[in-house]
Amino acid sequence: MALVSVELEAREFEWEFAPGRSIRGFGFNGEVPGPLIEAEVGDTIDVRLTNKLPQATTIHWHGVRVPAEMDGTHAVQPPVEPGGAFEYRFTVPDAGTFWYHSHTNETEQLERGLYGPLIVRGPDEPKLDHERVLLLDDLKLGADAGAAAFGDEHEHHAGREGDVCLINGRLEPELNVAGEALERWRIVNTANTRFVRLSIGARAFSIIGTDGGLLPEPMRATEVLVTPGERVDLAVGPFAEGERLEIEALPYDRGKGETPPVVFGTLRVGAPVTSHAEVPGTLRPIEPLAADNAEVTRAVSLKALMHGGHDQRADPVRVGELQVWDLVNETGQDHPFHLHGFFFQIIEENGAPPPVVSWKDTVNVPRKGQVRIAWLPDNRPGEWMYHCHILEHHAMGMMAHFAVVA
Ligand SMILES: [Cu+2]
Repeated sequence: MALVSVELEAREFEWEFAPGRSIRGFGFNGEVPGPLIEAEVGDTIDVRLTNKLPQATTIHWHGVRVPAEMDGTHAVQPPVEPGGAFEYRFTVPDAGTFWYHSHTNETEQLERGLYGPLIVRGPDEPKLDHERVLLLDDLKLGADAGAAAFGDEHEHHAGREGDVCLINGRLEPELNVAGEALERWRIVNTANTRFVRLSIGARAFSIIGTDGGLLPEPMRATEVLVTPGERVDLAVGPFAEGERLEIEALPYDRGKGETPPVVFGTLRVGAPVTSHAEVPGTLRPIEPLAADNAEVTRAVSLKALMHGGHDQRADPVRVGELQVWDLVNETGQDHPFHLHGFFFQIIEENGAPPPVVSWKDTVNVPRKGQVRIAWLPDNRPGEWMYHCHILEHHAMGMMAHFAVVA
């Protein structure tokens, strides 16, 4: 069990998202994304955050089962003021693709770049030829080549969608992949609002993991919807030398009209390698948490959350008591629901069971739709929260605090 020590300095910097094009960014250690934090299951991560920004900030460890007091929300810590520092320390119990990001003035701080990847590796991971971490984002530019002004009234309701698309902080980069290689792509949607119905040149790939690590078995697909906050792990390839494929988001209507297809980047296939990689037919067992007929313990109305405001409190839950929640969306927009600190399983989406059981911390609740989830509060009492991960909706008050009590 190793100790992984990381220094993160949040500061303003000139974020060059394309050659010769930059905005005044907010970054960790002067880069977007922030540094990749890598650990093995059971390691302890110690992060010293120093705030050199002109405004207060905190860090949320999205998906990591941290103690409540390390969760980075205002309910558990005072914001780190300019010039201040804070030490986050926690062990990482689960393998998976996670990310860290500001949890203060998020609409501006994430848009300006305060996020980074966190990878936790387990002992039995599939070994593919190569691995990439791809953080998908977009950026809304203003007239003066900076980020567009924040707090626009329309954005409160519709969310903020950018006009340029980025992978790992760069505008439409070209990625080089070796011919015949099978790669593991760890994908995170870090955008404020943009939904990504991901396609890689319309070619088939295998979905091997979600928010909370590996699936029981790989699922073949030619597209996958990744909403803000969500992660997917894919096995991608093999491709033939000379191929050129677009990494793009296909049209999607989240209730604001269908978006046109947008390109995030290009994949260029180079000289072939000899691949010894294959995706195992089984990845890891996941036991269903709740029976199909499990009694619903709570209904969460996203519409009610939308009008609840920031002091909204939900009923506490007790350690060890199975939670079965109906997430009910009576609004005309999709909302990606994020539960802090705990993984859940989806029991049904609009009345139908999901194609596969998996561990999630963020799930899209379709407009006029319903998603039933099950989760178990393990022994980490304290103050937790859930919210819509469209950051403008969260800022507007589409959230609630609740306590896990012993
Ligand atoms: Cu929302």
